[in-house]
Amino acid sequence: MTAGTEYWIRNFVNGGFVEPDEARGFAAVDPATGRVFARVHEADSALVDRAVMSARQAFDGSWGRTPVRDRVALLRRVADRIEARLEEFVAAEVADTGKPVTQARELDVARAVENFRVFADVVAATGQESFITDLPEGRQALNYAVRKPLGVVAVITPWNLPLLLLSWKVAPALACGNAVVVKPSDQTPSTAVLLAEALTEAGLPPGAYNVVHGFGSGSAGGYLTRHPGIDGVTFTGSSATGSHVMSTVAPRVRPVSFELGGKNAAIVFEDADLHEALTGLTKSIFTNTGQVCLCTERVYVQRSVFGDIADGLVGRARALHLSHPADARTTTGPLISQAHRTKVLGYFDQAEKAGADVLVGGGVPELGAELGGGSWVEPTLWTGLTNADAPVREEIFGPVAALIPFDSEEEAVGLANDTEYGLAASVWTNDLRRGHRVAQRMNVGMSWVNAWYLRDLRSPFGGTGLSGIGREGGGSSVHFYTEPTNVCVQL
Ligand code: NAD
Ligand code: 6OD
Repeated sequence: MTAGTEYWIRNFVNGGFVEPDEARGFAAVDPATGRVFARVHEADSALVDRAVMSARQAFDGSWGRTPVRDRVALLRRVADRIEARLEEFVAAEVADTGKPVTQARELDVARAVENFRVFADVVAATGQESFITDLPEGRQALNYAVRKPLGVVAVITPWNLPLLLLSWKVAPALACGNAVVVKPSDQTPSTAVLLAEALTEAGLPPGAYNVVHGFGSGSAGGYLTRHPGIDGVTFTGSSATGSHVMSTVAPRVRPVSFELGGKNAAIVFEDADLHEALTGLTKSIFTNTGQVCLCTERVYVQRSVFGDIADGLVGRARALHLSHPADARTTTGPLISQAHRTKVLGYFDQAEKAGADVLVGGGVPELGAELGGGSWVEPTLWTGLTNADAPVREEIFGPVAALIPFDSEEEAVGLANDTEYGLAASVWTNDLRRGHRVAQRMNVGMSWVNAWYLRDLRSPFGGTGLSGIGREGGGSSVHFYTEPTNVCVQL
């Protein structure tokens, strides 16, 4: 449906799209070109209220009572519907983010399909905890815990992997029997809306999935997290916003799950397969233009191979292809926005002022008139910085890393753990014992050996410190999206 002649990205409440309000439109901008391609209808507090109420009705009515086998069958149909409309999802994700079309197809949308299938399997296979308690005089008690959905869950997501991260939360939440109100990032509203269509096509009852668009505290994000009808909040975004959301939710003591920022380290030992390490590091620094919470921004390299790794990474950074997202050869897209580019370029300046040697990049690329209005930066590598410098301490969220030498395993562990964040780490070594030993000593939620972003969706995902609270994935998601009632029967 349209208002005026523009293309509108609409809110979705109680199973239907909401007619946009001309006065509450904001621009959807293509980050690759800087062009406005649509208008987004910002939900006001009354609309957020309607979304929460309709979720409550769906939860209390049909959806909350739907048997597990029907819920998981529906999830599998959703996966099929996304696959059937794959290119529409890909185009929407590319329009919002400017990311290369191949990445959108092979990572973002493919993972959304997998999220629905895996959580269908996980929830179908979830049993109940039970204990037999021995009592005096030969009697016993049977304890069993019945897991019940939380109710209405607020799902708040960022702009970097919009559909992947939304479906990572929506799939288990729905599979466990919750109804959801989702607030995607204002910068990437499109795929949440397409997902509404896929869910409806798969047979989800009205109200079980609602989308409200807008911004943070004075907008849809704030209205949603403050709403008394919300039974839990699952949030992915920056640590600063996570802290804010936590204080908003605190007065009503609702469960929260937070997947937040990172300042992730890689450690490369001299015994590593250097070719494999270079391939892995290139992915871990530059995938999605460095805008993945798991991306490596600190690379600690044993001194004897420091030159090899630095030279190898510079060569690989120079070989990245920055171009139009629709070009199948493009490896690297723009940053999400001009505001984010200003932040990243600010770190480029700080690094130079702190005495960094810029091995490659450090500025804005010249990509011609078509892409001139986009928010592009050059893939960048520094040496000469230490853990004391802000670009090595603070999350930048761009295609950039600092390379720092070390001499001993103990020193490398100390340097990697010297951070308030605790999301992910990767260790590159051919020494089996060292790989296990160092990976376990990383103070993070996810530690890889000779790999990066290799995922089994049944395993726990999340961070420590500023990187988050709780874990999602497999049984961890089931635990977050349900609450147990323990029944104790004296036998
Ligand atoms: P952000 O914190 O600015 O925004 C995230 C979401 O929260 C958006 O939908 C935004 O509109 C909403 N929001 C903002 N203020 C709010 C408020 N006061 N109340 C309710 N909602 C509010 O993050 P971003 O810039 O969109 O994403 C980048 C950040 O996300 C990076 O720090 C990155 O590391 C982090 N991230 C973490 C993970 C993870 O799994 N740990 C995954 C992806 C991104
Ligand atoms: O792969 C995932 O499940 C996940 N949650 C990835 C998060 C990436 C952060 O940008």
